[in-house]
Amino acid sequence: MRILIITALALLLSLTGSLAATPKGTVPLTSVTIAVDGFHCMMCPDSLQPDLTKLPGVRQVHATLTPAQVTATLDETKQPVSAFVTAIAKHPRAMEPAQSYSAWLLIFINGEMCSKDKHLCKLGFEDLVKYLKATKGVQSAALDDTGKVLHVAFRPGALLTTTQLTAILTKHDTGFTVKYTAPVK
Ligand SMILES: [Cu+2]
Repeated sequence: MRILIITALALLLSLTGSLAATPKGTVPLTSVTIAVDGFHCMMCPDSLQPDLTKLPGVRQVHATLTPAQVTATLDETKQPVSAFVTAIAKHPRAMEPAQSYSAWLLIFINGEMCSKDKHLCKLGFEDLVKYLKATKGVQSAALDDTGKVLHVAFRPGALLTTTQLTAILTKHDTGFTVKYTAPVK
């Protein structure tokens, strides 16, 4: 009897869990990570977070001071990731409202070559920076020092989704992974 109850509970939990992830049944949600420049105390992320939650298609926003970033789950049919990143970038700073933040979408890439040589990793992914820079709506693109994290800023009005970005990055080569949330260490 006890086992039956536990099984029923587990089933109920997994059911409500999947419902929370896809409220309308088939809406695909994307989790993204955005690096922010301009936070200097807890009040900064704490005041940004509720404003972002009000945007259409935005769910589960979490803004943190350390690291200075925003993680969110998006329904990109209503809120393409580029629109979300530019919404953060144009948001007035909590401390200096005349200024706005800077924001970059983080794209986590990894391939077999990265486990062998850090420099080879960075060199191998330089082409991805070129592809992104050639994309309409992309303002800037750069690789970090590890060679495994792309920082991408968008122009106001850009309507690019993570699906489109992944397609651009993997157009010529698919021998690496593309993720929008930090890999678990
Ligand atoms: Cu502050």
